[in-house]
Amino acid sequence: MSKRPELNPLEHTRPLVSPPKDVAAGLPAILSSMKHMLDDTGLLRGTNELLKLNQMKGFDCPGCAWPDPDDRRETTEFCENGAKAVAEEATLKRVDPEFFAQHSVAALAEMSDYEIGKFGRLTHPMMIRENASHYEPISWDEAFKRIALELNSLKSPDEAIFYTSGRTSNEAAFLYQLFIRLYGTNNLPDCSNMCHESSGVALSESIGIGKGSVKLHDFELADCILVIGQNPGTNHPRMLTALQKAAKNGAKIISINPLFETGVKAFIHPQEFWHWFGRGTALAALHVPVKVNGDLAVFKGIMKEMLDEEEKNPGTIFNLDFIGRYTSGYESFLEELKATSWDLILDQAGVSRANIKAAADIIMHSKRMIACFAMGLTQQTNGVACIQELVNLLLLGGHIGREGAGVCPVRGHSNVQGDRTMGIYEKPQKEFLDSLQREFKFDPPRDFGWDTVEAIHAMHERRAKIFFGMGGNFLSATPDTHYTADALRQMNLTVQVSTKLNRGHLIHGKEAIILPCLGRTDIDQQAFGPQFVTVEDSMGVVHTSVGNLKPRSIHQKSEVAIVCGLAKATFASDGFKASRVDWQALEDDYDKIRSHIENVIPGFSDYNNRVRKAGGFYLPHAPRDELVFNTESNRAQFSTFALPEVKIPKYALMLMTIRSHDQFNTTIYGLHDRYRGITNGRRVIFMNEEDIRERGMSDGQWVDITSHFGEETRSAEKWMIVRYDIPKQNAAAYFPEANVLVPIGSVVKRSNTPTYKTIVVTIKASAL
Ligand SMILES: Nc1nc2c(c(=O)[nH]1)N[C@H]1C(S)=C(S)[C@@H](COP(=O)(O)OP(=O)(O)OC[C@H]3O[C@@H](n4cnc5c(=O)[nH]c(N)nc54)[C@H](O)[C@@H]3O)O[C@H]1N2
Ligand SMILES: Nc1nc2c(c(=O)[nH]1)N[C@H]1C(S)=C(S)[C@@H](COP(=O)(O)OP(=O)(O)OC[C@H]3O[C@@H](n4cnc5c(=O)[nH]c(N)nc54)[C@H](O)[C@@H]3O)O[C@H]1N2
Ligand SMILES: [Mo]
Repeated sequence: MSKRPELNPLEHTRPLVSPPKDVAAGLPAILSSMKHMLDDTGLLRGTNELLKLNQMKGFDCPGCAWPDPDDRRETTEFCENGAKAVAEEATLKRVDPEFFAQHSVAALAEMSDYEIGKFGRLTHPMMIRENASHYEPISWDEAFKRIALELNSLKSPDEAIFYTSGRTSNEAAFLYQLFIRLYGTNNLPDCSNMCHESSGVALSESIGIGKGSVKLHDFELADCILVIGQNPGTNHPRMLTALQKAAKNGAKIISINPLFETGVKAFIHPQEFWHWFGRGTALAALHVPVKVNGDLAVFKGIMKEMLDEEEKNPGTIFNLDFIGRYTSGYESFLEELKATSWDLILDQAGVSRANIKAAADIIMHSKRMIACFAMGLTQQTNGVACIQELVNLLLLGGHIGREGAGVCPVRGHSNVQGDRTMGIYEKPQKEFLDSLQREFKFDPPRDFGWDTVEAIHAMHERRAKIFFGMGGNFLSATPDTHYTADALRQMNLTVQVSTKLNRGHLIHGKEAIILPCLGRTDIDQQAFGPQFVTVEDSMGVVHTSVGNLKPRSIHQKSEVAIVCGLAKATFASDGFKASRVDWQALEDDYDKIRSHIENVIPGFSDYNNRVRKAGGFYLPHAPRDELVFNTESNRAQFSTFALPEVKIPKYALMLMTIRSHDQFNTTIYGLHDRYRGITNGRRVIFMNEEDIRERGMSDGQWVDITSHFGEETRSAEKWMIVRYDIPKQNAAAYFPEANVLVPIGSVVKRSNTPTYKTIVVTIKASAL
């Protein structure tokens, strides 16, 4: 594949390496957030914002989806990376028409993602015309008309794609999907397709609902917590407070991860300054350094150990009462477990039998176990099977529908779970569409639309002509950057609703439009006064979020207003569609949107009142609340899997792509990954010492990486080797830089999520 550096400009710095840290947060976390606040927002504005973060009457953190305590928000729960997310959004810097006049798209494309992100907030709708070199300002009215014209000139609504990232509020998401379905398509790919889709697929089949079954309070009651394929110290720092409480209450925490991440080793609460200079609270009681993609084998191993004990003392290890009353599929599951050989398990898991036994010893004596997991499971080749095997493990002990126990997929974006609840889904359920039909009196399209990977193929093959992105950075977040870039460049029009400039604005269709929107921290003033929005966190709590910063520009609109404006323009000459929804009334008063949501989506009764109460409300969760499982068998389902054959070719490495401590997905806050000991650079590949030696290479050497998928290869130049404590034949590099290596065809079975964590690669010395 030809080299096109503008998709992946190299940083000019050489990364510096020091030993990984043994304890997370504490004073360094405070200092780091102060620095980001000072750089971006001016400290006063920033500190004021921090005090409003996740407060009862403040805004929901635009960082992760970790919940707030139920009795929450008397004091700010401090989080370094939440502070960085706020600083990014609350920045005083502006990307305005003058900026675009000074910088051509080609010039911007030569800059790194870090540099692009630092320019500030988008302030004005902008458009780039065919073959032009620069974006130019355009009025909102013109922008809406231009998009409407293009949408209305398609042969079929299915030629348009409407992507959503996970920051969009419930109100905006609900209206957005309504607009799209009224327009006529279910082409609603979203970031979930790349994120927790595997969890949704697995849990829906196994327990009848694709969401987690624990509340935050359960962490205080649990006696065992598994943290699997997740790096909470960086990606969900407030989770460490919950883990700390749990550990202090005597819970045993088990880390299952190829890397022993700092955040699960030990934690100093940044607000407990009297502990700043101590060693912190030890968290993980045990670490299982599983090989990438080896979790299925680890889970089988643990359950085999449990089975051994159970057979010696029947009824003491497995919860036979729970299994008999609430589950189905136990016998065939057990048969498969018995048939699985230890040789295969140990080979695939890459850990010792003693290590597995140690985990099993804790788990089999647990009365209340929580299993947390994130991208380390969902993005590996066997992601769905893995999560279902994990559910098997929970079912054996009866850990669903019991206080202090349950399954906990830890979500990413702050409202990614809410967006799905609101109907952002390319495969909508019949009941949802029926309900939409009743409320708005139109026939929503019934054929399923494209998910993210399918959408990329459709664009590539010109089956799609328009790409519309509600937030996010589709180009850089998706796999196979060159392939996706080619797909986007073929579009007649690409439109992005964004807060900040990103590479997705620079690699665009024949024409492209940027629509600047308000963020969580901004005051959202509409005709009926300032509005709040609502979001759903990772544990199904719906609550309010109110911004309190004066917007940087009068030309920024709320996402709700943007959808309403677009809908009015698109349906202007279609009397029937125009009369289905009173878009102006909804834009003026978000309570009216919530009333529609209440009528369409179960669990939202009395929405406007209940959400105004402190802390909001929990959505119903049948397995958690009533031990009811809406599966095919009406029982929780044991799944039966043979261990898949996973072989890494001898000469190759299995590469996982991960986040550094200084990024939010494709937004690069800085060039450091403090906990892993990396400063001043991102183009590193973490490797095992023996792998480095066997290849005749050395720590600190520059290499080129090639990925292999069938006959296809993809390459990326100049990565610095970092010797690291990582299982043999495994390697790690940061996304989005490494996304050029992710083959578009390599997806998780059944969820179609790109296998961002399992990429077969080889390396060779760089010609410097
Ligand atoms: N500050 C910050 N916060 C964020 C984000 C961010 O970028 N920055 N992103 C948000 C989003 S959208 C998401 S989805 C979450 C992501 O949160 P995480 O899932 O924690 O993110 P990753 O960096 O992808 O880390 C995955 C972890 O999986 C491990 N892993 C990789 N392969 C395997 C495997 O085969 N098995 C096991 N057991 N482990 C494996 C890696 O070593 C790593 O520790 O965070 C959210 N929060
Ligand atoms: N290799 C690899 N690739 C991955 C992953 C991985 O682990 N490895 N993880 C995947 C995962 S889990 C996810 S969730 C995706 C993320 O994919 P996306 O959600 O598409 O990407 P983000 O980087 O979060 O999007 C950042 C952009 O969102 C815009 N933005 C920020 N806040 C707002 C807002 O309030 N409203 C609007 N309209 N726009 C806003 C800004 O312009 C910013 O540039 O990436 C996936 N890609
Ligand atoms: Mo995510």
